[in-house]
Amino acid sequence: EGSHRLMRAVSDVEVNEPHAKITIVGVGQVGMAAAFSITTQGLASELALVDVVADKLKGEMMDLQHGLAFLKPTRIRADTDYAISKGSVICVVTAGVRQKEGESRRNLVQRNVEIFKKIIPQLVKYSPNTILLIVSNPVDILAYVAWKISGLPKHRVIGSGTMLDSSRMRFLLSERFQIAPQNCHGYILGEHGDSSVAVWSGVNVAGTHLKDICPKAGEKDDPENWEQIHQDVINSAYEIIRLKGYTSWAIGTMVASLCSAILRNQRLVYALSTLATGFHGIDQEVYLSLPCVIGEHGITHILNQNITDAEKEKLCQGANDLRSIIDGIKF
Ligand code: 6V0
Repeated sequence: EGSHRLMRAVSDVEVNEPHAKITIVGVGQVGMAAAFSITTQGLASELALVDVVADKLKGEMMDLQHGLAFLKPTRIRADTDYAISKGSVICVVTAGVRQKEGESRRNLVQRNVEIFKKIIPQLVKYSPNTILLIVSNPVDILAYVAWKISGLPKHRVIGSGTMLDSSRMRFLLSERFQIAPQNCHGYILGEHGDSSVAVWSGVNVAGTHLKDICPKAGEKDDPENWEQIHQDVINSAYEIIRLKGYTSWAIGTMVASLCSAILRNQRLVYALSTLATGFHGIDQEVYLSLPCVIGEHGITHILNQNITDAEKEKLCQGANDLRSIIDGIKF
């Protein structure tokens, strides 16, 4: 309205074709933390939000839109109809139930599978070339379910996995050493959460291996009890949920980092949930986290990390547990 008086069209091209478009499904605590992080970093040219609760969806969209004058240009749209997601480079799925106080992630499985049966086909219908980024829990199982339902190649269906566990570990290492988390390197692999595997053999600070200065790190008889960091990582979601009801900022920031890696083809290495069959002796068809190279095509490589036999054994045990849960799911 009135735009024809402001300016005159000199071409009849479609001006609102999406470019760096991201869709987020689920505008709860996690979805909105991710949306806020993506908009404040100016990562997307267009951000589409989808949820089943129309009023909340519209309210969240308006609230974000009203800050746009201070940010890099981003077109923000929201609808309960998946047509709004058309042409997305990335679809982030954060929809579904979350843990209540003391509840495990695995306990959410069947309820969230039912939700995924509705969401995933719609996303693929409108964005057949998309990368699916699964965040809802239990994330390893739901990423696998999304891969199966979507029919997309495995490199384009990614679970956020233990990227969050690893960044929690890096923060805790940074506190112990008083060195920035960017220089504290370590990977937690396997299943996101309770049965994750901390790769102590690879932990290093700017190239100095922790094992060289603390040979017992991660072992039961370690007098310095480095394993406590891993236990604190495992407990952190439970503790944050007890304290504030949900977790949001770290996972939101992390989703934005992943979107940046994909949109800008940054080829970063993160612990992400991917089809792990054939790695470290895993013979089951399961998704779990390994160190992955991520860029515009999704996950293109998995690192051959040199892990110990005990770490391999834990990974294989986790794979067996995950597979038995998958076998119990009603697709
Ligand atoms: P929340 O705040 O309850 O939001 C969930 C949202 O999903 C709500 O807005 C719902 O309306 C919406 N929703 C429900 N059903 C549908 C549907 N069929 N279609 C579209 N939207 C729907 O939960 P919160 O945002 O805290 O958590 C979301 C999910 O992320 C949960 O499964 C958490 O367990 C999981 N998390 C995963 C993490 C990870 O590291 N992978 C970290 C934190 C939370």
